[in-house]
Amino acid sequence: MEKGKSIPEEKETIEKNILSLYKECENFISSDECTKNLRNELEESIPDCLTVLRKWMDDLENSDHGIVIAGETSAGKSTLINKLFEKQLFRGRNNESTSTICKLRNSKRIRVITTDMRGQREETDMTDKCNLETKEGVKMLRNFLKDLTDLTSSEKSVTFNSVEVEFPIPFLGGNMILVDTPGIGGSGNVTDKLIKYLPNALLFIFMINAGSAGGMQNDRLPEIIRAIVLLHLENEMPCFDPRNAIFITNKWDTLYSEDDSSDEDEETKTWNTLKFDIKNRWPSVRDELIFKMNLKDLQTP
Ligand SMILES: Nc1nc2c(ncn2[C@@H]2O[C@H](COP(=O)(O)OP(=O)(O)OP(=O)(O)O)[C@@H](O)[C@H]2O)c(=O)[nH]1
Ligand SMILES: [Mg+2]
Repeated sequence: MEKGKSIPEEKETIEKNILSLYKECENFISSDECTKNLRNELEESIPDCLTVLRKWMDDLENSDHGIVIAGETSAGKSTLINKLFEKQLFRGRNNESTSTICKLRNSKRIRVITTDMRGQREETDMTDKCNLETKEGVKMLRNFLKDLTDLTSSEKSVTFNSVEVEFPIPFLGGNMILVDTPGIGGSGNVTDKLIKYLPNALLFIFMINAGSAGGMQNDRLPEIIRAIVLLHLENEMPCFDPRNAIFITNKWDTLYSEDDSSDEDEETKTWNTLKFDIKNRWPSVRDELIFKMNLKDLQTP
């Protein structure tokens, strides 16, 4: 590390250097100095290289580097976020609930920022009245968020394009944000919001309800996977590596019935079918990134 510089400052300097390197490459490729032969060779190794370069620059400058949690309605996406933060930020509901893209970002202050469909932003700073170390503080934020993100509490929530929630989240460094998304297969324009957000994603966590008959067959997840594969092929997500996808199969407890002696067979069969389906639809998936969970059983303090 350079003497006298903090890690964020150091990171900023590195980003600036990479950005100016990209810009130099862009200028060179666009100039007469770049011969036709060289340009052809470049095109062969990186098709449409100027566009790709521009996307890399956009990604570096873009403040949104999202870890996106996606999946069918009620698969347990918001529950996963609650567990990760060890805070009940979102209410668990059996019905389609999350209505909008919800971005969680690390910040010293506690703030909620809404952006409506016309791009109008509204910010509420709760730092002075909300202590997230206490149950009351978490409840205050949860109730505030309920009206902005939860379809079951307020119809107004669908009018937002996104809701950003900022509070101290030490494990989210740099520009990384965690993104809760509306369930696929929910009300029409809710899925559109997710599709529009996809190019900002760097990593995906796909949630699958193991308890729903047929698992991934009946799940709407394949729809979103197709959209991602397409965007990736079109170079719309050059900074996303398909090997960085995590699959969480959830709600295994709902698979069992008390008097069914073939439970274990059923579970093994479902697990094998789900893994087969996942590998089929996402060939670059790594075995160690397919998980089996009962999020509801994990205690939230
Ligand atoms: N039985 C059981 N229920 C669970 C489990 N995980 C989550 N749930 C419940 O499933 C319901 C839906 O969970 P959510 O986390 O709201 O699901 P979601 O994917 O965010 O749903 P949308 O926001 O509508 O897309 C809630 O009532 C949760 O408490 C689990 O492992 N087992
Ligand atoms: Mg949700």
